[in-house]
Amino acid sequence: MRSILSVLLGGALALAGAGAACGGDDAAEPSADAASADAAVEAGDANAGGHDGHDAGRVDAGPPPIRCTDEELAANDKTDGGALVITFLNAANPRQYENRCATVKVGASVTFSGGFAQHPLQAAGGDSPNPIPYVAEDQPGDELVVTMPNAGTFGYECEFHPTLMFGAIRVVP
Ligand SMILES: [Cu+2]
Repeated sequence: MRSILSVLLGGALALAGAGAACGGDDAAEPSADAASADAAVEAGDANAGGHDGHDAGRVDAGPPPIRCTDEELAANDKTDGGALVITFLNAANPRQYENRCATVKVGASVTFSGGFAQHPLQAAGGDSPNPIPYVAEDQPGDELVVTMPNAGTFGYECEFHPTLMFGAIRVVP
């Protein structure tokens, strides 16, 4: 029960943070997330009024930008089919994802491994649709496998620690 409450609270805080970000630089703000993509889109639309003019080209929904450089994405090259496993802590304290920036081929399976109740995973910017789901409950074996069906660059972050835990996956044909 506690974890459910904390997830709900986290969601409310994230929405509040996204509202505060409107009109300013939203690079470090938590994105407006909710349990469903529809809700996230609605929240983003509600915030979009203040910066429609200079946000063209960014996915609408108020997400922060992808915080991996092209060099970082290219440096961790898994396009040869090597497994990409992105790890994070089970414990509550935040620590940056390992293997947080990487490049894979279309169709690759990416494994996120860690405690999702303590560090809910959510999409964060990049191309749309972002195949990285919102997952706030611990997974069997602490592993979630996400298949990347389309080319693009897809950001993700921890809902609770978005300024400390973030990354992106570039998917190439
Ligand atoms: Cu976290």
